[in-house]
Amino acid sequence: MLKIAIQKSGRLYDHSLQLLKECGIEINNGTRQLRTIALDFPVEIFFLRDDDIPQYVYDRVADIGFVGENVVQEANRDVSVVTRLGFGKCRLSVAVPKAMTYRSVADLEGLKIATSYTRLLKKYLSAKKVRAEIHEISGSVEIAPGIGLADAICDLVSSGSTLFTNGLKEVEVVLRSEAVLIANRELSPENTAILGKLLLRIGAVKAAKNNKYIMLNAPNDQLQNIVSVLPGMKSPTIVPLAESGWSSVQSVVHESDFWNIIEQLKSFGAQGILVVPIEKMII
Ligand code: PRT
Ligand code: ZN
Repeated sequence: MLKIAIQKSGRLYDHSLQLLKECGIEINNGTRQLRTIALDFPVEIFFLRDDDIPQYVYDRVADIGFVGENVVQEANRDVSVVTRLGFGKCRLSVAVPKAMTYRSVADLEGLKIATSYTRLLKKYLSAKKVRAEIHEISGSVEIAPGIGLADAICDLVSSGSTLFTNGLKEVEVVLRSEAVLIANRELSPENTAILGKLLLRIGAVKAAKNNKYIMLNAPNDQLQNIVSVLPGMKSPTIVPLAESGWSSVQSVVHESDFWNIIEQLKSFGAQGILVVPIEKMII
């Protein structure tokens, strides 16, 4: 039985459960217990505060955990980061009052910076050879400059609207973070095998999200051009249409190149382009 720690409530909770579900792991957490056993996969889920997850995985209370990389790096426990999970994206940034003139990181010299991420901030500043006073606070960091508690802050940012409404501007990115899967370094052979199966499923879910299945009709005299812009898992599938001179082409396209590829396909005379989400993709 592999023990998985996830956040019990908060920003990562829904995404963590959703990922498990997409991996075919159904859990019944209606009553919000501390732990629960999955119905159809040999895992037990523990619901914890995110800050405690690295320690629990290190101590082997849980074998693996889903948690923000920011939390893992700040906690500094010797666990292995096995894979990135593609949700909970944010950055840990330094922000200063909007009115402050800011040219470079050297402008932080001598300032008082409020943060809950003292370890990461210390490391960043010392790498940049800047000496500043770090003031540890645990919540509502963004109000610290406004109430005269600090000159600057270092906190998580996603849309930037919290900084904006507090009259702050982002000036340095200390860390780019997302949820990661961490594991204890000494899993039993049985749990290593279960983790292997889980990773195959997570990989399939992530790949499916990043790719689309595309079908189109192509004039045969343009097939070579059309195929040249379509990657496919091996190469595109081409099937002749009932109407002579035309073929149906099917392929898989990565989200990042998607619009670029569609424009090229249209310029080569592709018609009836259908784009379909992929549910799972096993490579
Ligand atoms: O109770 P528990 O300790 O488990 O939860 P928590 O309150 O410590 O964490 P929670 O649920 O707020 O966040 C969990 C994880 O989500 C973090 O460790 C990050 O890895 C990730 N994450 C992603 C974020 C954000 N985006 C985020 N925007 N965590 C916090 N924020 C906060 C930020 O601190 C600031 O207050 O949102 C505000 C800024 O958001 P924007 O959109 O206004 O920029
Ligand atoms: Zn927390």
